Amino acid sequence: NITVTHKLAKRLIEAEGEALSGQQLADEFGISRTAVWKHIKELEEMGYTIHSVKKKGYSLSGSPDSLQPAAVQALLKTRSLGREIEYVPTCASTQIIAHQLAQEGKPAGTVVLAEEQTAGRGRLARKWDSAAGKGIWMSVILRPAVVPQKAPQFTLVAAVAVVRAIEEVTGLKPEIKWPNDILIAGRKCTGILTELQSDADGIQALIIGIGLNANQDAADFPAELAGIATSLKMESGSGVSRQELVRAILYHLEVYTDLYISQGFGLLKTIWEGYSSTIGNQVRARMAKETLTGIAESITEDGVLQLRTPDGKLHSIYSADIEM
Ligand code: BT5
Repeated sequence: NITVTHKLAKRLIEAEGEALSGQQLADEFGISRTAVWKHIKELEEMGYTIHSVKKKGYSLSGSPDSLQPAAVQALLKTRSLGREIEYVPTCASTQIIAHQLAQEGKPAGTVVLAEEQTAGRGRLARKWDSAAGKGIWMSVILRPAVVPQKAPQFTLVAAVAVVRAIEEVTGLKPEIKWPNDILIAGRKCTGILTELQSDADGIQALIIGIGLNANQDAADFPAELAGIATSLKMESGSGVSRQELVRAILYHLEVYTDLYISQGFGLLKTIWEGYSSTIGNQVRARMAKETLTGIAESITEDGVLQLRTPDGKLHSIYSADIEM
């Protein structure tokens, strides 16, 4: 039975290396000690390293980097984010699944996680490369009580959450490129895509898509992304735990969305600016109808970029691709 096996994995991960007795586990799950032993064998086949110590029980000393809900939810510190996880080995796009789930009424905090996307998407129908098992391809459903005009701010809130998570798990120093890119040493390791379901009553759901390159090597990216994309593994020189990263992202996303909802964007703006590679620099902003070059002076309380062109004029930029 797959669920008991995963519940057992969760229990062992949460024990953080402490031994759990066979009898205790048998009682907890309402099964026999022999059944516990069978599930332990199954976990070993899945790549878990479990020590079985006479009289003491089972302890976990190594686990595969699984994004199985039970494994992610073990040690998860959130109140609502990730309490429901839809996990799929492969899909076209986690955004599509999340939109469906949101329409079906799934609660705020529901998360979709895929090992692979065959049609991962960026803004403006651009493609998002999503190699199997190498990254975090995730969509989070939120249902904030804010007006639809505020939706773009959630991209900035999510960017802060992801940067904090990367710092915490890897020690790397990522930067945010307005509005939705996270870069390390000038190369993109994460893209964020915020989509909206709204009606006359306001926002029904926000779908925050996060694509994070975790364990790719340079050769895992298509040729057109060479020199543009990077992964945490390429930057840090060693593989990273996607499981830990997902937990950290969800935790920080919850903290910062709570902060945003209760206090507004003011404090977050200061934190965001601290991570920004855009503000204070000469940039080129490509928009649908025109391209402007100038100094990126600031972002407003609404997350709008303020660009000063050489003629002294200040332009409000709502959406653009920034080149530096
Ligand atoms: C983004 O768009 O950066 C948002 C990407 C969001 C992806 C997530 S994955 C989970 C969820 N499900 C989805 O289907 N999407 C979301 P944009 O700013 O438009 O940037 C897209 C551009 O980034 C592409 O045109 C490429 O140049 C580049 N790119 C594509 N794949 C990349 C990758 N894996 N790493 C770095 N850059 C990439």
